[in-house]
Amino acid sequence: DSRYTPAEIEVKWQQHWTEQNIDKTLTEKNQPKFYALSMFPYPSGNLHMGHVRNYTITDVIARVRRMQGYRVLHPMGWDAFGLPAENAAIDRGVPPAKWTYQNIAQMRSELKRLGLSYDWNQELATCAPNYYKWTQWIFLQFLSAGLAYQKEAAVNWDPIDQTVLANEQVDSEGRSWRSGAKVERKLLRQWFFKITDYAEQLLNDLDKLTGWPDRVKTMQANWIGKSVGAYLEFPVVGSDTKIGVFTTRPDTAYGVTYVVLAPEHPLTLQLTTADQKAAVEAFIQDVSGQSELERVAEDKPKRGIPTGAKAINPFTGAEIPVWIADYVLYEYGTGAVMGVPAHDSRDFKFATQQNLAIQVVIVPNEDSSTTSIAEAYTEAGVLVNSGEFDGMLSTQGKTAIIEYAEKQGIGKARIQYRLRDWLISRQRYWGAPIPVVHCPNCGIVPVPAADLPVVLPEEIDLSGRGPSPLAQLESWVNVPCPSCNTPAKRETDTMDTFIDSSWYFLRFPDATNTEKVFDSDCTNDWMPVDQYVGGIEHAILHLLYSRFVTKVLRDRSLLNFDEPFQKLLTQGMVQGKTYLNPKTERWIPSALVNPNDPKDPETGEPLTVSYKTMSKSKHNGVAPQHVIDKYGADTARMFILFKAPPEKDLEWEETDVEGQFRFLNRVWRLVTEFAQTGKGAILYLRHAALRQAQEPLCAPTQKSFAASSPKSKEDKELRRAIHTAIAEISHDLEGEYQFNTAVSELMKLSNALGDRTDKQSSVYREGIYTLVILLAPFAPHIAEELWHLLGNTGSVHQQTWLQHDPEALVADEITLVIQVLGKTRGTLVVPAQATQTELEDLARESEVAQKFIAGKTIKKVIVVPGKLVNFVIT
Ligand code: ANZ
Ligand code: ZN
Repeated sequence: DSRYTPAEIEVKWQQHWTEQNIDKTLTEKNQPKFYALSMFPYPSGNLHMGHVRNYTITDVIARVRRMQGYRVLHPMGWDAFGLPAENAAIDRGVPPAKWTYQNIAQMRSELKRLGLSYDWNQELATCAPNYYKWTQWIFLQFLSAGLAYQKEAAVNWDPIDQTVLANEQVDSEGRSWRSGAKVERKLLRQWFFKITDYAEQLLNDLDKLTGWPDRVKTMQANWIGKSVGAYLEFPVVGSDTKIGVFTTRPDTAYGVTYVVLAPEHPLTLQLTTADQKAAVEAFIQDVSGQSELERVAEDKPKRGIPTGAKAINPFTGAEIPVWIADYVLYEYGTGAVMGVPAHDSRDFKFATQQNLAIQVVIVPNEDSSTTSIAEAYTEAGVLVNSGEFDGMLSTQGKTAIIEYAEKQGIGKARIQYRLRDWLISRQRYWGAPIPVVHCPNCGIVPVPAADLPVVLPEEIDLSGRGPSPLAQLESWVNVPCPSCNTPAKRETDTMDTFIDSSWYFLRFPDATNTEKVFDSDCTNDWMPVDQYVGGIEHAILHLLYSRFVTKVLRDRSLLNFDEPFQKLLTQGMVQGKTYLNPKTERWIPSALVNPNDPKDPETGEPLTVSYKTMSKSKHNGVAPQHVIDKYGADTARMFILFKAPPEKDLEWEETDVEGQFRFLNRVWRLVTEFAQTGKGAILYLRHAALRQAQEPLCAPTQKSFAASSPKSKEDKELRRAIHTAIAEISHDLEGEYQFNTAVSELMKLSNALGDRTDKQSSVYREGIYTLVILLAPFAPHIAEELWHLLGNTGSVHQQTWLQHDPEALVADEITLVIQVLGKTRGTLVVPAQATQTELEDLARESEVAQKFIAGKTIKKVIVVPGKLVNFVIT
């Protein structure tokens, strides 16, 4: 029986490959290296389709590169610290470690069932002591480089998860990336990494990332947010205090009519006069409840209050009021702003509202009148009312005023970034403990490297949702100071799990090292990652942190490269069909709906059908295991690759899955029929004999079947189809990955083979072999089975990728378009080598042309070789 039975052959080959260790990373340095990496998953329980898509894409790339002669590193691991494990413990009483490792076991077996060519020898989990030992070690590197520090700061507090969050973990609506809770502001002492020290490099080096989508680079550049301008100082009347501001418009300095402090600014209370004190305090109290986003929202009225203090505009000498307002953020620039209502829209609104003076200092051109304006003039122009700078263009005014300020000692040029330091401490249990001790004598003392890891205690009480579980475990907290031996206390915060994932790719090349974080030679050899594949949701978070950590470790002489990820592919979402009852706004599970007549099973109301990212809440997920059980992993892979280009969203459509299953069945029939008859059978017998004789057949594929010489016209055409497939698919797997067109090329080749009646020619044999080899990266199991059915020993995955023969691509005949007066009237098949005059003659004599030109005067004939002939007649 030669039916295609994926369930049988897939498991068989998976076991065989594991036994043979064929995906083991090769270390011979004479081969070029290729590091293929998918973003490692959080072990949440089961794989979902998004995972399957991500890993299939990377797997195809890894398999092709291996066949192309690269030594490939294609590892897999687990981003295994984080809150869900802790919540599972709280909700169900399962210890976080147990929950996590169970999930890892489950997901690992699901990954294995997909036939992904990972080198499992390099597997790692960030929650394993031999991993987080090195996460802690890296923390200490940051500490000794002065790049890790503690400070009291207004931080994002997630009231649901009971922990602080980094700015990168709060979305544009002020919600937590994980819990979705509205984030609150709290003043707390926290640990930070000084990512701002690397702002300029992180921005500039984006230019080196030629293999990244522009969209991701733009998002990072905006997040870093570089502004060029000046720092200017405004002396406070009757005191030595000066208010420093950051401005991008020093050219408007003569138009400053007031100064505004952020409510949290330390000068606020210091400067407030007695009669304003009560009002100012009430205002500060009021503002503290608002998120940063609410405060800067464009459409919202700006609120503020005078402090009662006055300052001097050092350019005009005028006395101007000092205010506080909610639209000034303490965390940006100096936390103070010079108010220029004539040229800044926010200031204009605020000044109009509060009756503050408006002074025009820039006009569109020299002839403009300057008296009053109805809205802020924010464009460039010519300086007026600006003393010695009058008449200057505002662009020149910027530099001139900065120079002047420097001379007067009242300011200087300044570059400001929006990026803030990375808040890395979390008040949760399931993470890497920050490896320091707080000593009453010595202050912050790093745990000596020899004492790492600081192990997470297992007997922990997670029953309540209170803050800092580790802080409650006295036996763990109280330790002698490593430096002076006085009783001291451990740090009880753990690290943001984004630290774990900001260096895992550096560990993979040397994942089992127990002596070092990694061997630098080994990691330098494999890095950078040649192809990274993952979700766009990490455009800022993970990808920015990883770039930062890489640069710091480079500066600690551990690495010799600047950027970790050479090429980045952000794969699109997998969407499922969803049924919405628009009246009740409920999502109806597809199992309850007749797809031909979608109605609410309860109310009979018509449903709206659309495609949405698969999710539990929309009941539109398809379980990978379900698809594998029904069609096999190869079909699932083929469908995912064929249905949409990798960056685009993919609509899950069962009928298209069936289409791919049918295609694999067709390939199966083509190859098995060939293997059982004529030439195929001879080959099969010969190789079977070799196999019997235990003689390894390692002949390169090229020799075993290539160089066929076509004798007939049909054979010539088939050979062209074969080599077109090789050329096109090879092209689709370089640079821009186009798996969807590659799969359709495979289909074209199988059609060309199916159409051929003479199945005994050497060309046909070449075609069958080519089909199996080209199919291997996409559908690895069926390709392996067919390879062996053809009588080969060894693995198809260890064959050499094919090179196309350019000569085979040359067509004998081409189709010529016949036009009359520029209008297409038909086509004509002509010899590809025909000269210009031959083409003209053939066209003229053709039936198509004769119908239109007979009896007419031909004024002109236009010949475009290889394409068309156009007759101009009267
Ligand atoms: C005076 C001025 C005049 C300004 C003008 C703009 C236009 P970016 O591009 O985001 O860097 N600013 C400075 N610090 C601030 C803070 N902590 N909170 C709120 N606003 C702040 O914007 C820089 C500009 O934003 C600065 O330039 C300052 O207003 C304001 F016609 O200074 B400008
Ligand atoms: Zn001490």
